[in-house]
Amino acid sequence: MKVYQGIARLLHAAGVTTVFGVMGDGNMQWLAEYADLPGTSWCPAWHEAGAVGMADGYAVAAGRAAELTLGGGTTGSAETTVGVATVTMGPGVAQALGALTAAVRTRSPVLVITAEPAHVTPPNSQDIDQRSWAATAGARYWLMTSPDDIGGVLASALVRARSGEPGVVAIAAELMECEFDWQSAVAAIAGLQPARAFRAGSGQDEALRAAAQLLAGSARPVVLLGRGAVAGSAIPAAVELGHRIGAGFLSTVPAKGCIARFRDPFDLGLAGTMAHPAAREIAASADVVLVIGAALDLHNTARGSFFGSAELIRIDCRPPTELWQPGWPITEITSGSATAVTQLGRWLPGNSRPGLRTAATEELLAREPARHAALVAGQPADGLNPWAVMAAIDGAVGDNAHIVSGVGHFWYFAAPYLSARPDRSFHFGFGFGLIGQCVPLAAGAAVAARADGRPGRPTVAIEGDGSFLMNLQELQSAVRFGADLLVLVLNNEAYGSEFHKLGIAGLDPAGGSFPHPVDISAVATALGADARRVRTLAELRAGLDAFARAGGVRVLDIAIARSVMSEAYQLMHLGRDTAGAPESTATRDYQGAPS
Ligand SMILES: Cc1ncc(C[n+]2csc(CCOP(=O)(O)OP(=O)(O)O)c2C)c(N)n1
Ligand SMILES: [Mg+2]
Repeated sequence: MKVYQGIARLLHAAGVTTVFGVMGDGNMQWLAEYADLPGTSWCPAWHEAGAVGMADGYAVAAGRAAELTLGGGTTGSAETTVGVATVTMGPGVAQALGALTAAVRTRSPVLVITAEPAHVTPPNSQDIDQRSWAATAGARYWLMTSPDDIGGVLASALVRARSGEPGVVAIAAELMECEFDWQSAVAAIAGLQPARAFRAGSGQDEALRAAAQLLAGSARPVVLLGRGAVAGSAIPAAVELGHRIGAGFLSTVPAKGCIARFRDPFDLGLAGTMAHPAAREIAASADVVLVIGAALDLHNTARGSFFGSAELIRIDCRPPTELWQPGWPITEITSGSATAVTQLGRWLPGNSRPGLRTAATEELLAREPARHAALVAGQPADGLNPWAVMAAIDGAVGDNAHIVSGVGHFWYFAAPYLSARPDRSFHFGFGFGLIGQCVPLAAGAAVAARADGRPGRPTVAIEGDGSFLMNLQELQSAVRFGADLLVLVLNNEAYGSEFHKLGIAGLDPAGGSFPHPVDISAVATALGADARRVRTLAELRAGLDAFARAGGVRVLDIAIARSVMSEAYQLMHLGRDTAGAPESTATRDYQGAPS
């Protein structure tokens, strides 16, 4: 057996059933072998950013499906699906880096397989310092220089990826035709370890006792849940503990929906910049906040102001040096989240306290639907109201949809207002602020949906027009894959983020708009999708009715108003809280910089 044959068979033996990628000298031989193996699926993308995005979307969707099936979060166990992408050496690696960086930032289980050319003089035209490029992306880089390395390196890289550490594996190109010892390589794969175990909280007694004391004395506790709480299977224990101490629950954006199945009346929704006013008020009046599995950042703490003067306790498996610091002391517990929460539970009184789970809090939260309805009712002059569009989408896509959102101004309407439901899952591709990734992420997710054991689970992509046009070629990939994918393009004929920020800066916002907009529905149709443009709410509803469950790849090009500035932008860039004045913002005709 040759090395290229061995690589294909090792991936197969390691349970890698799907590979996304773009072919080149560095991978085509093993790909041809892999595609012929039984039970494998080779999914060619048109661009490396697309390929890595698809692997990311595939892995995250498979993980979310497993969490829903288990009903309480996976454990970072050997079952974690790794999204595998392959790119050729040099230019292929270079084009993959943005998407790889995004996967690193969101800790997606992604592995990129490439090759490395021999370093000769004069240099091979495709020779770049791939190791340092990978390091810049934050990914670990493994070079296989001998056929004997291949099994062990692949096994280690897969284990790392399962633990949320994306990596790049490069096979020295000259090895491809060498002889390969299958028996020893497959033994390394057969002994594939589960994901690296989270540390169990040893040596954390002092911090745990201090945290228990703070929580026991708290009158207004809040629990903030992050992806680490889900990945560490801590959600059920956290909910039980929160009920006992009288806490309200917030979640980070990546963990959106993590307590939906508990239908808790004190689920306050998202923390930070995208929180609704009632949640902001409650968080600001908290006295102790228990943060579980969230690094914290400028967004989910609203630049450190979100929790007022509350004492913060943070449970995370990563050391505090890797986590965001607010500038004042936090009680840090470095531990797997389930272990620490269970331990805290043992040290806290068994009886329940009302805390902030009171009628007054309920009354405050009961104001939210009316405020939201007022936002939805606004009628801007230059297109559909984004809040109304989001409400229509929320009602039309399935309760069990896997919803993938890109990043841009539009996502400040999507992330807070798509409702969390027990069977819904979300993937927000905002980790690196990289636009253009939603179609690849969603195409990968749709591939996962076919195999996740939850039949009929629709994949929905929510993307801006500028972002859509950055990687629209992957729409055709989704068509080729036979994906069941609904793509909703929020089309304001602009880079809305830049349009608003230019205006806020006193510059001409027209610089962010598209004077020659693309006919998205015509392009999508040419790429093989079923597509239509909608300009009114009636057309939107009809489009959603026709497309929501139609199967195949469908694109709705939705003409939204450019003038409407999201609440998050008003808060972040104008320091304005929209709680009292929704109409004025929803109907604001943005003509340039505010005076
Ligand atoms: C790769 C990349 N290029 C440029 C940007 C800067 N950028 C951030 S948001 C944005 C606008 C995206 O436009 P669109 O997808 O239409 O969404 P909108 O803001 O209009 O809602 C741009 C250009 C970026 N974040 N990433
Ligand atoms: Mg736009």
